[in-house]
Amino acid sequence: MNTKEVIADLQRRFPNEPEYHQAVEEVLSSIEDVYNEHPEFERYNLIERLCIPDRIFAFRVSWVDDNGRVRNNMGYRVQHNNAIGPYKGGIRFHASVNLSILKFLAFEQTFKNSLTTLAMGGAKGGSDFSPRGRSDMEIMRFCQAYVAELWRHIGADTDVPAGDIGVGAREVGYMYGYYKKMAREFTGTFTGKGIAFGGSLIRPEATGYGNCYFLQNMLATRGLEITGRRVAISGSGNVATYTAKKIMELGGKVVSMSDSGGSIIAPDGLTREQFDYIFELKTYMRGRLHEVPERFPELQYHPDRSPWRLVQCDIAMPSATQNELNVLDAEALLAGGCFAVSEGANMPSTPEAVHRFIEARILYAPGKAANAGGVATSGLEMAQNSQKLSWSAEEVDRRLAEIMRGIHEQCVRYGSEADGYVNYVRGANIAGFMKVADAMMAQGVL
Ligand code: NDP
Ligand code: 2IT
Repeated sequence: MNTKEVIADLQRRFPNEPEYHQAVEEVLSSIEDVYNEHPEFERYNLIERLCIPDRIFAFRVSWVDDNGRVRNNMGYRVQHNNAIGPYKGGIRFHASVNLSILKFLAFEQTFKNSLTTLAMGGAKGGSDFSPRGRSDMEIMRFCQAYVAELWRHIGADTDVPAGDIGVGAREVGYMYGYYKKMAREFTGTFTGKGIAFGGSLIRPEATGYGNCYFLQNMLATRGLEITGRRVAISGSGNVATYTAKKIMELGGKVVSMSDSGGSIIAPDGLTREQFDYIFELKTYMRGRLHEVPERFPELQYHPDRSPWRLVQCDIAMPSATQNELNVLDAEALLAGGCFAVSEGANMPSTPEAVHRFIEARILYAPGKAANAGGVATSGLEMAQNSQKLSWSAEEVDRRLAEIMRGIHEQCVRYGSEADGYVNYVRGANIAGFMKVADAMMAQGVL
């Protein structure tokens, strides 16, 4: 089967999974030439084996809310591929979670993890449980019920979960605690743990900081810098807030942040005081951005809008969720002079938007390259856990910056076109794919 036939076949066999089809189509269309140069891949039916997850666990998660009512959610773990290392990837708790979304995320994770150069396969898990509005005790009971089923399928050298949307240090702490009790071992089976029990310094910051480091490498190819640039960011969770923090540290102006209710626009850039308030509000008080103008009336709040058409920017860093930036947003960004897009979220730009960015020859980094700093630092947490050592923040940050530089280099190597333009989508997909493909070929049909 050629790559187009594989896509058609997957669509027929796994209908109603649009995000999964979207992610597969993007990767397969960019590796087509490389695939055709390797007839042995077809003999081993490699592409199909690489697109279909190794296995999927799906289970009911029953728990009791604060009013004594029994609630039922669905829990999942998609173990996509472990050719180059143990399954590795985050857990998402959000009402929208379904198998299509987790299959796309686990598929993307496999190539992202390959790009980091660390020994990690790809996985993703989660639940349609929504933590919003739930008490701490409800969240703890939910996490325990989820892990009561999951724990036998994971392990430090088997499958290592971490955070994603709706899962941060609090949820990882509850999940790890219950895992430890069931498995009767204290090993690095989760990453993103608290510092007191095996977590790594810089892991909370890593995805956002890593994206800024990637952006710096990308800008350097055109002799540009972040200093003085207007940067539009979406989201106000883990990835978005640490992206904003680093952009400000590097002298950039953060002109927007958002949550699922709407966007905050700061035409002159957020001040440190405004950013600190937003960070506190979203991270610790679990508040909503619509509350921000009560404290800072000079900031504009736009309900039900993403930032892309609300403010002019030089650089866009979508850091909320998949398909949050469509072709009309892309047109508006380009018309406003935006010359770089670096994705903090996974697959935030629709295929049409990506096409427009590449057609316009701007710097465009897909999530699997630009946001790989999070999982890379998870890999560093795993390394520290196996050594039973903790590295300093400077040491982890230095390694993170080095890994991001290496990912950028791989993208340039595999993605440079005849006219000198670097197609980072093609570069990331080919570099990520080749390593996994070689490992699968060497290990036989599994
Ligand atoms: P958080 O839960 O910390 O934050 C998510 C943010 O995005 C919140 O501001 C949330 O708004 C907003 N958001 C979530 N869903 C939607 C939606 N459907 N529409 C509009 N806004 C939405 O998650 P993270 O910051 O960890 O994750 C953000 C993105 O980054 C995801 O795509 C994730 O897969 C990706 N990522 C995360 C990594 C990590 O290490 N955490 C690593 C690499 C990628 P609200 O507050 O209203 O819910
Ligand atoms: O999408 C991602 O890379 C993550 N959510 C982080 C995964 C991890 O294992 O740290």
